[in-house]
Amino acid sequence: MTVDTDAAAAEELIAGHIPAAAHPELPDWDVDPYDEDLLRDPFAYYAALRDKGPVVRLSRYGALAVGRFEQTREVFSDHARFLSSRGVGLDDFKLSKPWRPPSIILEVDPPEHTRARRVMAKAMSPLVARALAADFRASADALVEAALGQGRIEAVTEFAEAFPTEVFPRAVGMTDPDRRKLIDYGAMVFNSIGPDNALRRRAGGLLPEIAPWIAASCSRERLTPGGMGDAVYSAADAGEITHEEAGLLVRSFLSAGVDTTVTGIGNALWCFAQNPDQWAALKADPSLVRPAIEEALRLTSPVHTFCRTAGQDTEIAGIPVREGTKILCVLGAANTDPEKWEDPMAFRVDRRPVGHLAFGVGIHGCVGQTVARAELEAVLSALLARVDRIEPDGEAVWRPNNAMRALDRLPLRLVPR
Ligand code: OVV
Repeated sequence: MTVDTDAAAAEELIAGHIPAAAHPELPDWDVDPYDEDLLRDPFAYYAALRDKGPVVRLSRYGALAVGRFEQTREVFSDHARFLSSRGVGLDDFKLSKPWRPPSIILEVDPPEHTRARRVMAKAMSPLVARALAADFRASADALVEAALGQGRIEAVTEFAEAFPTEVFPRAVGMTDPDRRKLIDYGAMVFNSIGPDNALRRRAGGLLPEIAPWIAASCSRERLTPGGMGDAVYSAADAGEITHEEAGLLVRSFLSAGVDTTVTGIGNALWCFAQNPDQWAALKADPSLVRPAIEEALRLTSPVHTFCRTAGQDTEIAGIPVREGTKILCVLGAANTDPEKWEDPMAFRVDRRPVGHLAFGVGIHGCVGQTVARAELEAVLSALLARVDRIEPDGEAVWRPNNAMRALDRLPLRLVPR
């Protein structure tokens, strides 16, 4: 990482950014939120973070963290005070060169953000998602049939990874999809949001092999007409963005569209395996499939943490925050805040958790959420049609990641209806 020497000389950096200032009313906490054991089982950390106060200073990273619903929502909603252009991880892009050219939709503020966002929103509109639904459902039905044929499955590889890596590249129009590379690239993108720890270094080690493949996959020649990738290049033809920007937006599909939905599907299956009564409730009333998806997203928060950077001196809950301060927005904690959610650790398919932050909120709220929901709906509907019971067939194992709460292994037994 190249460090801007002027800025670095002005103050000692911690974890790639200007350290947060101490304050008498600001609790200091030496927890490592990126510790692998904590990431495997984060709920006690979420609770302690909320209990310590509306804002907490993480001493070992020199960053602030918010985990209560109110403040997490506040920081995420206010793109003018809390910037994305300085990176949504711990590294301040103003002070050091990012590991890849920044995303022109995620790692950018208005006004630049607005054009890119508009193009992506159109490429993944509700209309587009609806058109994809039949293809998603056919693939989900086939996957469920195959799983039932086996009876026992390792649901992470055979289901959660298998489904999005089949349907999403087809929706984008990729001519040469590679499941392993897509999964690894997602892990790389999301681990890069954390500190320079073993997780980030391990994932980053694959970069030399994967980066050229990703770059090639984003070129126009590799995308079939009618797909979401082609839609982005058409927007470039129409002058809404440049052709170079179109390539970067296709990269955003591949960065944000695979690991997230893999994780969402795996986590939803885990919720039902852990709560057989809730699978029974969904079977009894399949019209709850959409609320059930939201509930699984709320409780498991596939993206557990994204950061923002204070673009000016400001305050959160009355605590002064100086310009350049990194703020961890712990979405998983906000989504299980008892101040907001009644009995938050309970998985209830009829909860209708309106306002959960699993997709974020505000101008950077997940632009692919309609497609993500369509994938989850196809999978759950296909299971509902054919599966009587979803049972654990061994222990679920979590796979630590600096920004994702994802499973590594989920052995399941599927009992047909
Ligand atoms: C990890 C992530 C989330 C959302 C968007 C992107 C990446 C991107 O590369 O645009």
